[in-house]
Amino acid sequence: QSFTDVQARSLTGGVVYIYRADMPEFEDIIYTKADGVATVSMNRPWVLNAFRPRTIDEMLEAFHDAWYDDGIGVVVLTGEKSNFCTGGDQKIRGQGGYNDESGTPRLQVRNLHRTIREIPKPVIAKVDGYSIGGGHVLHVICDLTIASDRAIFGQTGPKVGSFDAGFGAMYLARIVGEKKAREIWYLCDQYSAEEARDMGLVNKVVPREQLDEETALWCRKILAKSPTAIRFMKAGFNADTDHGYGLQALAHGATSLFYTSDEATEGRTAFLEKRQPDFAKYRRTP
Ligand code: S0N
Repeated sequence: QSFTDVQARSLTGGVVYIYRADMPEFEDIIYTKADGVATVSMNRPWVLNAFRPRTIDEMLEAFHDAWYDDGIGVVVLTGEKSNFCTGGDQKIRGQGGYNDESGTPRLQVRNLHRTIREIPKPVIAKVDGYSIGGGHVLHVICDLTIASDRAIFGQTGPKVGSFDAGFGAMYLARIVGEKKAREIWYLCDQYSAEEARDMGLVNKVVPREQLDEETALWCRKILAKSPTAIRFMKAGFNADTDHGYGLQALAHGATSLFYTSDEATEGRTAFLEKRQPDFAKYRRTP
């Protein structure tokens, strides 16, 4: 038997399985499957679920498992302890990006974005608390977002020395419009769940105590539909922005190069030192 039964985490009261088969035990995520729904929950609460390379690797494993499990029709992406995700873990960010356990900068965010888009099943972001930076891009890329009334959304890249000029720019602009997307990235403000809903970034806002049940309801509604119809609708929606894959590769490559600069280092260092960054000397015309 590949799975271990636990009763605790079902959205709907059914049996939950924590996946443990043929892979190292997950450290950074909690992966559960129940009632046709796979749930990937980021679990690094001491950094508000910021991710490191291992977190992304584990999420990729979980998404691939859900992809090939015919019993699964919907994936829910969420975070533990009342936050969704705050992007890359600035505490392990080195000169060339986010270091893995061997000290090599290697964050497979590009593959994760592609996997969330490509998996032929809807992915629902269930957002409580912060969805910030690279953690904001994750919810943007998900098919649907259901938020609690205490969720907070926003980008931080230009403040902390990073950016996502791939789907984090283009697809965000498709959702909220060009002006609003530019505002979100240029100002790095934070937005309430209601504001996010009003700009089309969130499908539904519910009181925090109803977040699980509302998400389960949406899952049940999707699971009752034709999986083939849903799968091709997802492909059809994706087709409009599939041309962004090359752009995404270039944009993420640019981010990796940017990480090696003094300018990007100033952003990261300022965050870690809890002070405002000083970027003035880096203003120049290319
Ligand atoms: C979320 C914020 C606004 C919360 O502020 P608040 O409420 O004042 O709490 P804090 O005291 O700041 O936070 C509590 C503790 O959590 C730590 N922490 C929070 N976020 C992070 C983080 N991302 N990394 C490391 N630690 C984090 C705090 O430091 C604090 O710990 P202590 O008590 O020990 O000080 C606020 O925390 C905030 O703004 N956080 C930073 C958000 C951020 O800038 N994230 C990174 C953004 N960039 C990316 O994600 C890029 C990475 C990426 O995915 C990518 C995308 C495209 C192309 C390439 C890449 C790539 O990098 O490969």
